[in-house]
Amino acid sequence: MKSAITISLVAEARGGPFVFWDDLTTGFAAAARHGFDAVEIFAPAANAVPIGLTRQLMERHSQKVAALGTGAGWLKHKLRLTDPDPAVRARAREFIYGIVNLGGYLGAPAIIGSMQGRWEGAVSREQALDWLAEELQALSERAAAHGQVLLYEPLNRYETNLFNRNADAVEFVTARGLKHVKLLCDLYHMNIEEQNPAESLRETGALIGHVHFADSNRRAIGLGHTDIGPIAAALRDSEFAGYLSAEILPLPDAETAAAQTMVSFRKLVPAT
Ligand code: LER
Ligand code: MN
Repeated sequence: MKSAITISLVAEARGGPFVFWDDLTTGFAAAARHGFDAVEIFAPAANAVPIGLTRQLMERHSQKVAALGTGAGWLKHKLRLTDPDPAVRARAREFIYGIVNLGGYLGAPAIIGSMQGRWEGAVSREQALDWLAEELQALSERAAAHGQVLLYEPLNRYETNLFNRNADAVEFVTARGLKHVKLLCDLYHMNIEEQNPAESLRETGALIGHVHFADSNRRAIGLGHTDIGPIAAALRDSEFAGYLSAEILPLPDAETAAAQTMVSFRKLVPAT
């Protein structure tokens, strides 16, 4: 398993669960200084991430890009893949295509979290799930053309009513034949929704594509009450070789959150 830490370039996300902010140059340097393998970037749009500079920073600091968030499409523009308005769904898809293509250049998968939306009003659950499946199919085919998967993230009940638990999302992804979609398992959402987070990860098995490494209170692992031992054992037994990525609040401050994450990560994955 590999380590990653978040950098947000989205002013509107201030107060959200991201450790480093506003600037890729300082964010990459900080990630490297703390010993991370990779950064996860939350950008306002695909064209806000300069490919040349990002590749230079990756090279200079021996960092990979673990994943790219797409949630700014919702946060900034109120776009979502299950919106009743077909024009909004089309703009949501275009926004995400841009980030999937950026991921092609940077060797990173895109994340569908907040952009999944929710079913409500005139949109039935069945209709929303049909739209979601259709969009995940198209977007994940584009990802596959770049040699990437697409990461679908179940969120807690306060953020979506589509899928809150891994098992339900696994069933959906499997039943709809979404071969290039894997799950992003966020330990913060799982702490709210799963009866037994470690068991849930074991059941998700080979479909675990990425992990948001957050404690129960969305602080660094070790600063809340999540029992990480059984979770790490489940990930190991599932032969998960992807990223444990700190999508966490920068509390008490970014430096301490990053340092604490690395201390916790090293207990699970000793330095070689
Ligand atoms: C995104 O990764 C996520 O976890 C959501 O809660 C949106 O912040
Ligand atoms: Mn998350």
